[in-house]
Parts: sequence; C-alpha cells; structure tokens
Amino acid sequence: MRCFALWVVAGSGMQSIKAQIPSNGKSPAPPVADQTGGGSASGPPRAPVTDAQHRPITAGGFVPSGPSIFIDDTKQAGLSVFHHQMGTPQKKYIIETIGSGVGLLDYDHDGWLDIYLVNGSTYDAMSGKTTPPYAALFHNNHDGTFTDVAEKAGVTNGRWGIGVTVADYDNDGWPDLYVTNFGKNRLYHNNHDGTFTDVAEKAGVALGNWSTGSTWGDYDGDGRLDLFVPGYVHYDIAHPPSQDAGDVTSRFCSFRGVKTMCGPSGLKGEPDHLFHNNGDGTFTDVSEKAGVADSKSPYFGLSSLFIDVNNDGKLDLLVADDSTPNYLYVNKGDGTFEDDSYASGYALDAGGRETASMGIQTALPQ
Ligand SMILES: [Ca+2]
Ligand SMILES: [Ca+2]
Ligand SMILES: [Ca+2]
Ligand SMILES: [Ca+2]
Repeated sequence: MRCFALWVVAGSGMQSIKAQIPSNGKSPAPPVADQTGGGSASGPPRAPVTDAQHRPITAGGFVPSGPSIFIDDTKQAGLSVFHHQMGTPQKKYIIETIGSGVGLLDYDHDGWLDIYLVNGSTYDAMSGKTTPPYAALFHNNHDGTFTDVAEKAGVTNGRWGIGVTVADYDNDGWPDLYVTNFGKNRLYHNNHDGTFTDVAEKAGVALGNWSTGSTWGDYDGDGRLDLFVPGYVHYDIAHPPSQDAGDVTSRFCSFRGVKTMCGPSGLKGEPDHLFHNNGDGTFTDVSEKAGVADSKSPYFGLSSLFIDVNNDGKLDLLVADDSTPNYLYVNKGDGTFEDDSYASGYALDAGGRETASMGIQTALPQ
C-alpha cells in the first residue's frame, strides 16, 4: 500500500538551555541555571561562536577549500531590493516574530516562474506613522533577473503579512493568490493581464485577526478547490502581551540575557476556518459542521496541509500547532472529518509532549 511520510518541523520553541555553548578555543563553561526563576531563559550574554577564520558561524562554512554547490545570486538577480520587515529587532511582541511566506507561480503564463514575497509590518506602520512595508511580485525576465511589479499588479498588500498560498480557485486556468495577515486576508484574483483584484471580502474569506499557513484542496470532490485557514493567537494590537505590560505570561523569558517575549503559551488562541468553494466566486464557512473549527479552546495553528494520509482517495487535513497538540483530521467523505490526532500519534511527540510545530512537509517514499 502506498503511504506518505509525514514530518512536522519543530521550530524555535521556548526551551530552556542549561549549558553554555563553548566559544572558540575555550573549554565548555559549566552549566548554569536559568536566570529568571521561571518562564524560560537561555543563560547570560555570550560571545559569538566563530570558525577558524574568526567568522561567525552564521556567515559561512567551515571548509574554505570545499566545492561551492550554491552561489548566492540574490543581488545579481535583482531580488535584493526586497527588504523583509517584521516589527523591530527587539521582538518585544509575539506578532513581530513570525513570518513571512513566499509563493512561486507563473502569474503571466509566459512559462517562467515568478516570485511573490510576503512582507510583515511594524507598530509604526499600523498606526499610520510610517509607510507600511510592501510585498513584492518579482516578474521573471527570462535572463536570470527579476523585476518587482507588485505595485502595477496590485498585490502590495500593505497589511501585516504572514503567509501566501497559490491556487486557481475559480478554474479559469490562471493562478490566484491567498495572502494571510494579521488583520483581513487578501484573495487576489488573477485578471489575466498582469494585474490582480482583491476579492476576499466579496468571496467571504477575509476573516480579521491572525491567520497563518493556509492550504487549498478539494475535500468534497466537486472539482473546486476549498480553503483551510489556521488561526494563531487572538491578538489585540492595542494591548499586546509584553514584559513592560507586566503580563504573567510574558514576564520571565530571556534569550542570552536579553528579555524576550515568551511565545504563545498562556495567550488566547485563534480558531481555524474551512471555507467551501461555492463555484460562483464565493465561499461558505463550514468549519463547525465539518468538525475542524478548533473553536472550543483554540490551539496555536501555524501551518496546514490537505493530503490523503490513508490513501482512500479523499483529502485529509493536517494542522501544525505551536506549543499545543497537532491536528490530523481524517476525511469521512460526507463533508465532515474525524479527529484522529491522538490515535494516529500525530498530536504529540514520542514522549507524549506538545511540540512547537512550525510547518509541515510531505514526501512520497522512495
Ligand atoms: Ca512568468
Ligand atoms: Ca484563477
Ligand atoms: Ca470542493
Ligand atoms: Ca483520506
């Protein structure tokens, strides 16, 4: 029987690291206790780890004479004009720490893949003090270079962008874009002339708080792609949880001696949404009826994927949740799903613990 291998990628969870990382040429320092007596911490500030040429380990490899497999061609390709912005470097608030996505699509049907890069935002931009960062749509010039045409194409977004998925939801043969945001999402319909129109409100898929990694799939087999949108934290941008605000959930976290936000634990989650494609440009929210709403005590959804995990021809649904159990919903074939998260072993890790799941990757066995 054919089956899929599944991975949930565990990301930057708020784990407590209790041993110091050895710096270059020195013996490992003795383990240290957490500095804060609660929450999580990674110990005091430390010098960067460098290689034999005194380069930070993040700046290059350790084998100068080794072959170059990949060459960074970002600048020559014209892609370095894009600058991703997600809050400030201090990362005081959780909304500044996640995102953003990328979509590869041939939006103009010239046979060459183009690149859509989602951008984040800042508190200053959200309050109108500065121009918001814009997303980029890099048109492939067929010569190894790209040109940003986002403004002309009408896909700059200008909201606090989190992710993007590409799908031809209206079966007109042209790829469309669904961009998830903090705030209302965008459904950019491809107008076939190099431009897009945001039809999210009219289509009924705008939502309004914090949406993350969406997925498209025809779960009911009617020939039209349906849309699932996970929700992360129910975020109040005017009253963000932070150490300055004295929140219990945000008081005790630090990274290398610097106070940080604590992750989502203790915050209110945002429910998930399944939208059925009505075939007339509109969608109906069927989350509750289908059994995938995650509404009672919402988990922190970050990514999702429609995939047939049991090879019965019906698309099932995976949701990667941060610091909470993951979901595996098995498609029953009648418009509803069965929550098989725990029975399948997908909800928790081998030790029975929740993971900080950040993304999902699937592959066919070789
Ligand atoms: Ca193209
Ligand atoms: Ca389309
Ligand atoms: Ca469908
Ligand atoms: Ca299935």
